[in-house]
Amino acid sequence: MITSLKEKLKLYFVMGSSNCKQDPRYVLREAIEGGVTMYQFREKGDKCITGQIRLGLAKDLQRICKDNGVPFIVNDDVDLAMEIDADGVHIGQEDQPIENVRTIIGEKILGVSAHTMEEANIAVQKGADYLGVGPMYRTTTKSDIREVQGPKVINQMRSCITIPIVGIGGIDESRVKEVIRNGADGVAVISAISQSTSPRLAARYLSEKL
Ligand code: TZP
Ligand code: MG
Repeated sequence: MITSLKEKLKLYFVMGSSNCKQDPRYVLREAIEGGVTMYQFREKGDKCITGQIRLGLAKDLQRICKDNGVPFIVNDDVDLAMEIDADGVHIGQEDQPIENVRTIIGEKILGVSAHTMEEANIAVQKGADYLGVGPMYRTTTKSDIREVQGPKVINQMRSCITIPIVGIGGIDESRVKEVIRNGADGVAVISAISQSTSPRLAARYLSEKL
């Protein structure tokens, strides 16, 4: 069965080692068991790992994704994505220009973070395959975040954006429905799964709301 990108974006798990209470390999396996449909390797921040250890972790997590038919996306690091032949890349507004990344990665999936209508339209024009929009709600997981947008910004974007959109930021089980009601195709979460003592159950409860 060929699943569309929109379907794969339903429950998008974003995670690096510093987001986890347990081994990230275990967390990802559990999360996939619970219903995660796409994964983003986001190894950044103060406590992130680097060099060969980071590369080794990326490969291990990519293997887990492959074994389960879950797309493996790399945050920011286009070189890493190309080196390990990831399924795609996710970039923010402060990263390399969208069109450059598209040229480098060819047909791979390209996700772009957008906070406003203008950023969303430009991202689409320049070749984004999907948009990550947020922060939907207050979150402490990412420090350099923009102002809380609320799910309504997705509703506004829906008037002209037809590519898939996921909401991100402070989303837990109780907020999934509101994000989807406002036009998102899926939700992207870090802590709701990575910080749970049972990533499997956390993912299952989220996916039951979708
Ligand atoms: N981009 C906007 S908010 C955010 C990112 C990466 C953090 C999301 O983490 P959480 O724990 O799901 O709020
Ligand atoms: Mg970035």
